Amino acid sequence: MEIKTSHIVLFSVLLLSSFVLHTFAKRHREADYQLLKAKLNSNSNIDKSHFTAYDNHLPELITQKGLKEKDRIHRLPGQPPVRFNQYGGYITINETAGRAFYYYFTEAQHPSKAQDLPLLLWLNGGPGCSSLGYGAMQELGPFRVGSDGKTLYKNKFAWNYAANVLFLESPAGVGFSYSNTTEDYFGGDRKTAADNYVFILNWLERFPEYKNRDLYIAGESYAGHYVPQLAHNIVYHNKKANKTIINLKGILIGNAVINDETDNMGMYDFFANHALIARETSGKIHKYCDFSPKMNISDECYKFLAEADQAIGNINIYNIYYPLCFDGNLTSIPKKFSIMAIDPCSDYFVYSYLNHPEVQEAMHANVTKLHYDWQPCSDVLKKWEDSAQTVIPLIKEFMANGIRVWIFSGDVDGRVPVTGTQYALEVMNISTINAWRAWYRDGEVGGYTQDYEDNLTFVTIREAGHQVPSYRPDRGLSLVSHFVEGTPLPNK
Ligand SMILES: *[C@@H]1O[C@H](CO)[C@@H](O)[C@H](O)[C@H]1NC(C)=O
Ligand SMILES: *[C@@H]1O[C@H](CO)[C@@H](O)[C@H](O)[C@H]1NC(C)=O
Ligand SMILES: *[C@@H]1O[C@H](CO)[C@@H](O)[C@H](O)[C@H]1NC(C)=O
Ligand SMILES: *[C@@H]1O[C@H](CO)[C@@H](O)[C@H](O)[C@H]1NC(C)=O
Ligand SMILES: *[C@@H]1O[C@H](CO)[C@@H](O)[C@H](O)[C@H]1NC(C)=O
Ligand SMILES: *[C@@H]1O[C@H](CO)[C@@H](O)[C@H](O)[C@H]1NC(C)=O
Ligand SMILES: *[C@@H]1O[C@H](CO)[C@@H](O)[C@H](O)[C@H]1NC(C)=O
Ligand SMILES: CC(=O)N[C@H]1CO[C@H](CO)[C@@H](O)[C@@H]1O
Repeated sequence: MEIKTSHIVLFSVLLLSSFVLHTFAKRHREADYQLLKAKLNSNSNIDKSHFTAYDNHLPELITQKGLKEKDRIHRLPGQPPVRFNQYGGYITINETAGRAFYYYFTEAQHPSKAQDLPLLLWLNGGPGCSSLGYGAMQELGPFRVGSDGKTLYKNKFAWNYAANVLFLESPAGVGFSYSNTTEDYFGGDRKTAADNYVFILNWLERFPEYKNRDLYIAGESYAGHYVPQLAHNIVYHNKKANKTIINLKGILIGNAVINDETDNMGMYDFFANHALIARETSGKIHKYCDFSPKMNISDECYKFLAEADQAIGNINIYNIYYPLCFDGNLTSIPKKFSIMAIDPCSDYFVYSYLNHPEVQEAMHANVTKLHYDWQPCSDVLKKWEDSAQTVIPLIKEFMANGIRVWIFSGDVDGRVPVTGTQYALEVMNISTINAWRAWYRDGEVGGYTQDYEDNLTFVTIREAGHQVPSYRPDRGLSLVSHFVEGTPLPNK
């Protein structure tokens, strides 16, 4: 097993002529970057057109009677005692194809208030990365895995202090989610959004007490596509049926892929203004690179992108000031655990934990005995068929429909950095309601925030990388609490 998160020869990706995920299987977390780069290539056959709902029929529901209790997780191996309910299991997406998505659900840690707290669905990106492996086990879930790959520690900043949190591994081929039809491992934005919609409809049948509950959808990175696209399908079907089939109240996306043109330029500008590349290189990129959708990337531009990618050296691009993982071996006794200092080798601990047969049994995962192991980012997804250039029109749709939109950004992420997000907001050309200001947690500036018209809020999280709740779990909990309450972040 090898998870190379640290040593990435970025510029070689530029030589990609088509997007073939498995070629780069070992560079797991770079899935988002591969897709971004593949989309720059005019010969790639990725459909980049505007996202529209894939399926205009309301999907048929499958009966879920009695399945909820079967999904209850009594105790995860190595888990400390807790007082909330956990569930895990499969929801069938398509019976004919034999396609099923794995979910892990952690009810709120508020015995008295849980029934008042909203439902929050969390999605990680990639494409191909697991919401269980990242979101649940390294970011906002109630537990973190120790360096022995066996012991679980409590995360006192878990998001289930603010909501009932549902983690979904999606699309088919990611984590424990699978299909018995191999063609389903050709992924894409439209398929993913349609399947995620079928998932949530059927999950609500299994957990009917959540049917009228306020729903929020959150995610990071390439989930900057998944979240708005699923939300669009929800809005679309609600409108078509002229009733609230799913009670969607808001979306929360962080370090999110939103708009390719500004994401690309924003990334190279972030490199330049954080002194990761030479000013001259940055100047050349500005001179020779036009990332606008209709333009092709010139050879001259490629040359300077490669120069930049190489100049950065071997750093943790997901948090440019964080250490690398040098030794992913498990320890027989878990190292001292600190929730505020995530171990850079955590991927390895989680990999080991989720591949234990007893863990899978306790979680009701891998019931069909898949012939490959659980991976943090998929090795079995074969390609990505469509990926819209921008999701800005979807964001504008939500703003026009009274759906709360919060866009956040860990400000030391170099992969989908804050600079690109700010450029995307500029492109949206929306007016400010409350000017840029600092927000606070524990007396320190937690980041900055600005409110725009129609309930759009931008929030930065200071000193957080790509996975905000991994690096600044305290500030991440402030973010989600204020988001679901719809209250401003503290100004002191
Ligand atoms: C389910 O999968 C089958 C086989 O792949 C396909 O023909 C059918 O259209 C799918 N059904 C739905 C509702 O998507
Ligand atoms: C996939 O195939 C296995 C083995 O035949 C079966 O047990 C399982 O139920 C199938 N999955 C779905 C979602 O139909
Ligand atoms: C939608 O439903 C409302 C109330 O149930 C009704 O007043 C309205 O006419 C309906 N609109 C359409 C387009 O069917
Ligand atoms: C970009 O390349 C494609 C395919 O090679 C070509 O059809 C298109 O005209 C080019 N666009 C520009 C603006 O040069
Ligand atoms: C485990 O330790 C060995 C010996 O020090 C080293 O060669 C290997 O790369 C380590 N494995 C990982 C996954 O870091
Ligand atoms: C599923 O279980 C089989 C048999 O125990 C194992 O070989 C495989 O690695 C597991 N796959 C996943 C995705 O967990
Ligand atoms: C931005 O919005 C303003 C006011 O709505 C409008 O006058 C202006 O033309 C817009 N600019 C662009 C570039 O779309
Ligand atoms: C809940 C909330 O903040 N609603 C606001 C959404 O945006 C519109 C238009 O800017 C406001 O009028 C609402 O008060």
